[in-house]
Amino acid sequence: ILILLLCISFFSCQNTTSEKVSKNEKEANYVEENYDKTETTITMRDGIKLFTTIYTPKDKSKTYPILLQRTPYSAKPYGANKFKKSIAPNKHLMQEGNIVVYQDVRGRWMSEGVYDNMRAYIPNKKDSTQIDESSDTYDTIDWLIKNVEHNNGNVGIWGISYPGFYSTYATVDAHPALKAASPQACIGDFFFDDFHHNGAYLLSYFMATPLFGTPKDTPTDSSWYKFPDLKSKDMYQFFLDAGPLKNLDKYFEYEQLDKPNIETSEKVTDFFWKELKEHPNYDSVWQSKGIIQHLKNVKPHVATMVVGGEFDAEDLYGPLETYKTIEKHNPTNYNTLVFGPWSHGQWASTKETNSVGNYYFGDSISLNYQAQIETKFFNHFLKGTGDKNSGLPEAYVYDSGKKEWNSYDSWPPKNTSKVAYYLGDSQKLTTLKEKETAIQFISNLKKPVPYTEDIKIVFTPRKYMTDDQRFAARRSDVLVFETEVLENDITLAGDILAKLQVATTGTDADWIVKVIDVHPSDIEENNENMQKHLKLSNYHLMVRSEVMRGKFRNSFIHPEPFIPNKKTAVNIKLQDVHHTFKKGHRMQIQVQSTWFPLIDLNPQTFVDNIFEANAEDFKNQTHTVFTSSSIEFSVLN
Ligand code: PG9
Repeated sequence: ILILLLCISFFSCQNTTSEKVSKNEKEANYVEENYDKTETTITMRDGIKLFTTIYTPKDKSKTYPILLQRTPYSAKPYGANKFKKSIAPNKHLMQEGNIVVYQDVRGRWMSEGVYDNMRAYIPNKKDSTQIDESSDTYDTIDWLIKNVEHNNGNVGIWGISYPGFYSTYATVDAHPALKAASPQACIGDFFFDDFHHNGAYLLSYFMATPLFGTPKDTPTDSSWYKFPDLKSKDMYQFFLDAGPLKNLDKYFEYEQLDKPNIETSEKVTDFFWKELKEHPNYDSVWQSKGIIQHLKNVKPHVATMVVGGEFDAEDLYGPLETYKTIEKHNPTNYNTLVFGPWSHGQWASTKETNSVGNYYFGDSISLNYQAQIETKFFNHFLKGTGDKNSGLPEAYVYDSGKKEWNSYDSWPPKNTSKVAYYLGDSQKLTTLKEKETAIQFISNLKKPVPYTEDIKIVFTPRKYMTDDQRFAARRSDVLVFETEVLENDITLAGDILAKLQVATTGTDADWIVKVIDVHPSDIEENNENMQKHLKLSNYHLMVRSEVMRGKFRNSFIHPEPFIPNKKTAVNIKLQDVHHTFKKGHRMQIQVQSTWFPLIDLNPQTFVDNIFEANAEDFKNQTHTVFTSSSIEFSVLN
């Protein structure tokens, strides 16, 4: 009997394995079995040829919309007999049949031309020598509908992150055939997305910085650079030991990077690192790259669905500002928002469970979005009536506290009111404004506050935004303000405005505000966390956080020093949330001045350019927060 049981289990295991292999293989071969692939170049109005890959359903008995993605990350695999494992924004759109097109943007990978990192838009172009990503998209769409067989004349564009930026760009001076655009985790402005937050440089983006850094006139294989000798290091200690940003220059010289195809004898500084260093303020270089400013005249034939992650560590500003700006300036357009419990681009995941970092939100959240929201959006506008009755809500937003989706007819919802909570004495967070007192802490640049307790402080962290923050609450250089245990639910829906009254013995300082949901100690565990041996008891979930580099408190263009020991107002807008602080939980605010190595260290002495600061500029200072400071929440009525 034992031998028989062993045989049964052996063969059933074999079947499972072979089934699994065949399932994976089948999925991998689905595109090859059901699509024809062609590779071509499309000539732009200035003569530059952009490499374009076209996947067309083998069933030529009908016509199909074109789904387009323009990317700096490559349209590979290259070669007519090499197929992507999956195409289209999701498997439903792949399996229903669409013509799917991927294009290397100008200057990247197989396309000709010179790459320009977030190329500035040129309004009222005079002639065909004036090009930008809007004209490249227009020329691409025009060629596709005239030359690709079996297309139905309707084009959609989508993309996550940088491809999301190109999707937003496509809506500017849009081609008449563009009927649906879905910018997702889209970069809006590099001074507030990815590399900077309110003027602080995201040191955590150090490794991603050279991604686009090749000199404008150098063809590049666009590979992500690797800093082989750094990956295994303790990033907190590495950056602390490195000292001022200028000591990192050596990592951005091409001799230091695996750039075998660049013939150069002298050291060539990475173009983007150079751009970051030479433009520490929100000057014309950064301003010209922002796409948000150009969304004031999106043509009504372009339906937009903007998608963002509530815990997106890279592009949170972008999706929210893209949706809000289109809504504000084009109120009659079909423009909608999806904002869910995701990290950067996580809604494209095919995983069954949805957690961000250590925090579990539920099962099938991404899968349901793909099947019921994204597929419905593109089908309605590219294959359906294309009218405004898509059956989808204006704003489909996830309450990260109640762990449920809500549909709203506007975002933020109309039925909210601004409620101020004051940073009171003895760690109280209260709606009562009390007599002003001062709370001080020493900001020690030799022991900056870590942004996470997870020692695997990684390059380009994407999951830290839900990391437990109780470790920080226990530090003397983190001020903590907390409500009593809540007797009723409080639901936030919209942005948060921190109105700090501060002082410092120095002449510059960073101010970081974190909004924390303190879970009760007796909270029931969910089995997902139990499987990961995670305890929700007393979990300090960071619902939202933001930094303001103090020199930019009044202007991102004209920075100003602090006057030592003078009470000064510092206002910080924290990006939108939709979160219910449930009865039995506590609302907590943490205020600190370092956030390392997520952001670089502020010398706490005013210097014109922190990228050029010297070691002696970095000084410990004593900071003060006055209890007249308040946090203004958008509370759902
Ligand atoms: N927004 C993301 C990014 C931009 C630039 C450098 C690295 C990452 C993204 O495109 O994923």
